[in-house]
Amino acid sequence: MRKINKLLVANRGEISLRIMRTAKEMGIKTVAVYSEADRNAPHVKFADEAVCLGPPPSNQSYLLADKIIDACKSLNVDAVHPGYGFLSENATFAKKVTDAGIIFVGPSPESIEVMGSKLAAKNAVAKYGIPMVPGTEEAITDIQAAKLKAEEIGYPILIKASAGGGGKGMRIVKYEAEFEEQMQRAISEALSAFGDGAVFIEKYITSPRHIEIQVLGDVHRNIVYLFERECSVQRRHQKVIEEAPSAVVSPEMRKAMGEAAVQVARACNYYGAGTVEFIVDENLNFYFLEMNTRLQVEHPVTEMITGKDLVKEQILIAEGRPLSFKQGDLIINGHALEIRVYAEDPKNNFLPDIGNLMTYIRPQGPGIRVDDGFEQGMDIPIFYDPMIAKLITHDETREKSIQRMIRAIDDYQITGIETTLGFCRFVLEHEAFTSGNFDTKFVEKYFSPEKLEVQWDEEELALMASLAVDIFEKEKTNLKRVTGQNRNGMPRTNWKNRLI
Ligand code: MV4
Repeated sequence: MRKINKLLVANRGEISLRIMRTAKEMGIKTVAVYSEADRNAPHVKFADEAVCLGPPPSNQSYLLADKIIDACKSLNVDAVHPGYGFLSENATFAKKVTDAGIIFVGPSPESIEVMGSKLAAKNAVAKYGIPMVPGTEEAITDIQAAKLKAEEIGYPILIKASAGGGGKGMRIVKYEAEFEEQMQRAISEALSAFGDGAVFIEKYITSPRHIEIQVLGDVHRNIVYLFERECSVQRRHQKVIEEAPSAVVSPEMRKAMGEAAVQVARACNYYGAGTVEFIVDENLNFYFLEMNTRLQVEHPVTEMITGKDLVKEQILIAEGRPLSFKQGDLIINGHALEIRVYAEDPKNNFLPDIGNLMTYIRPQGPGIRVDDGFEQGMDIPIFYDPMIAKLITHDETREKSIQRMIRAIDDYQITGIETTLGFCRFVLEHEAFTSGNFDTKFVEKYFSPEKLEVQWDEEELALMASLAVDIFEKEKTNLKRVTGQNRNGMPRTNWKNRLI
């Protein structure tokens, strides 16, 4: 056991702040890092100390592993928290930190490495009887052999990059004639994106749901699951809305998925916070896809329903302490939703809309949490992810949580930039979402930019028509009064003066 007294957060924005808040509560001193674009950012002001890493582009600042480790040494830092993105799933960075005698708040470099390769991950969990999509266990190299395998699995199939993420290097193949071309494309895309051309085949699940399980493990081999998060509403592999629990997961299914996730974690001797990702087909069969070895963007929904502070647990685990609770101690309390507020214009193909946050007023009230890294008047830098905030609501039921979210969206005041708030409101009000009957194709199926224009219903149109008549009647009276009468006792009309 080794107490952490000073923590460096190797990240920026909302997640840097979120981590430092917990550290502060635990009596741990905080060190922020920043690029020249973030000199005045809230995460820098919040920290006890801060170190400039370099120019704005992340490969000259937030990705400079050695510079971050040097900062740790010169400021006597005990531990590094990588947040998400940047260096969070970089096994080499985790190893360098550990080799420098600094605690890495996260899993071992070995766990990160295994789970960073989808093929290695599938092989590691194979002997634990975790359900997986039918496919190849090894990288495919021989086209003929691969075609035979595809025939056996049955089309459509999906070619995936082993090193992939975010849908890169993924190709759907509908029939054999397309196979070779799509495989070449997948390989070259994987090579240029990850420097690793290994690809494999899986049966393509047409419209899956994306459901993931949060796990926590300590260095004493205790592992628990903190239930599921439903992340099916996404656009081009970017999550839009996340919730916990999922509207389709029964207690039995939850237990089965939770136990499978714990096995996956066990298979790679996991410790720290991690997420086991599954896809779920229309018959509610679930299949293991991959494991994310970091704290995720959507972790707050799990915190809301379990009452656990995941960052605090990560820090306690990193200190070497045993988990302070058991599986049976965990219960689900209510329902939580998270929407991601991006500086993007949904009416213009979600083009990033960076600029100045002229007005920035957060919604407030019970069951509302805003995790953000901006303040009114700040410019949003162009160099990083355009997510400006996460808006999280919690209430007793899914319906109440949705109502609370809609109210919170309406109370959120942002001017100066376009945001995805209205787009999220559209999703939350859609029948497919409220009924729980949706999958990863939701946005494709139901969204088009016109949906964000104001749509008047019949009642509203009738009201507007009657108001128009009222105004017209009143104007007629005004007309007589203002213009009076002419010499012949007839009303005098001067239409030019009637323009009010
Ligand atoms: C799949 C799939 C269908 N069948 N695998 C996309 C990113 C990566 N994490 C895995 N992904 C998928 N794998 C098989 N065999 C569909 C997807 C997928 C998806 C998964 C989760 C959330 C959103 C998605 C959007 C499109 C495709």
